[in-house]
Amino acid sequence: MNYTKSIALFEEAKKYIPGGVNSPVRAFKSVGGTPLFIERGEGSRIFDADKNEYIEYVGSWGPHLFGHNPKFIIDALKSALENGTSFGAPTELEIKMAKIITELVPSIEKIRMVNSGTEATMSAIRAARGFTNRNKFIKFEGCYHGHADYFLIKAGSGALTFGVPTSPGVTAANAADTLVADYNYINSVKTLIHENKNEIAAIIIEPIAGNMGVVPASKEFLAELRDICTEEEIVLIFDEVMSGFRVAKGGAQEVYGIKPDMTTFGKIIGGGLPVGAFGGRKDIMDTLAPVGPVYQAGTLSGNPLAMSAGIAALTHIKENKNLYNILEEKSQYLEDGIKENMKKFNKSFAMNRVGSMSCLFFTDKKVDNFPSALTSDAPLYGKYFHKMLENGVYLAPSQFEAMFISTAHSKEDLDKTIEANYLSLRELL
Ligand code: KE4
Repeated sequence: MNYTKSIALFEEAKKYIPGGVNSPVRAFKSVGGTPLFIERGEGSRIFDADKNEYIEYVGSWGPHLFGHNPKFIIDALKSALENGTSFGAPTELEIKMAKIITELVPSIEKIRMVNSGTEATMSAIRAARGFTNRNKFIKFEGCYHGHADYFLIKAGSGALTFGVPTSPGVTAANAADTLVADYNYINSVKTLIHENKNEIAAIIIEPIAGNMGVVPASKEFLAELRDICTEEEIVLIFDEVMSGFRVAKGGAQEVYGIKPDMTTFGKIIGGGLPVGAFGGRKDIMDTLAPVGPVYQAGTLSGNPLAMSAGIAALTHIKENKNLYNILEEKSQYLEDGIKENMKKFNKSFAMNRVGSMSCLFFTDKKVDNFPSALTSDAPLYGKYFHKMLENGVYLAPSQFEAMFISTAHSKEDLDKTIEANYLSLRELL
């Protein structure tokens, strides 16, 4: 493959943009090499500045459930554009968007639109704090909820019961209210609650973690979490920014049959445009201004373009009853092909998958929490990433991300991917 233009563009970009990218993971830091500058996407394909074509599984990190440029979303955007772009005033489109989400996700009684997943999770925590009049909250190691200060926290050393900032610029004061528990390990939650009795406003979790690679929570764990939150009057927040409308029309909460108090969304609900949302019980949501005292706002929240794309995406989900069966079939087919290949090399790397989000961990250990995810051979993944690129397949440029299949991935795409996986593993192993 020739990457000449991407290399030149990357040098140019670094002069004006920190690291040449507007989001760190795009810089290929953990896999090495030069990030590809993408010119366009079409269905299951993306094309880089050097006109190289790839079958791709990043899907803009989750939004493209239907692949790039699905006609029904592009048409919705075109007609919305006729009326203008943004008014900073309420529109009927926002009612339509709120209604369709409440229809598809029964736990949502009221919902508010924002412009990113980070805004959604950040605002959900503030609402939970305002509602309970408590300050602390629990997150889980390995889960990512966006870059608001109080999420960029790792577990403090054993002695500390509160978190430690993972990034300069996050103050110890901010970290002090963030408690970090172990994913899929309920005793770590019970200990924190015991040590911080009546001080915890919320527990936020990715019910299917997608930011340490894909690590699903166990049903028992989530059920116990639900019970504890009910008992302790702690707000249970499912961060479904990635799993929402990805693994089922009702998200992970439909797959697990567990009802959170609040849910955060992003990615798919924007149909490729910047949208986030947070919603849940109306008694919690009505603490938000202008009804209640908890302030939360956004200039472009609910803007007509993003709403039109989102409504088109969610309407397509609502109207295509067979959508998730089709995604499951494609995803199972790819998983079987990759596992077949690994057998040929006498390897049993862990492959975690829920619906059309999956991750091939370069470790033969079972991956069911953050420490086991870390046993993966990230440098080997980096080499695999580049081999797959040479074989025309574009994966997430990090071992600790998810790969996404869309309805646009054809059987031919999947067969080519399985072939590329075979050729790459053969060269590496
Ligand atoms: P954004 O602010 O990036 O829209 O959403 C933050 C977020 C919140 N919650 C979950 C479960 C998420 O996965 C994300 C964002 N996901 C990453 C990909 N793993 C975004 C990619 C990036 O940072 O560029």
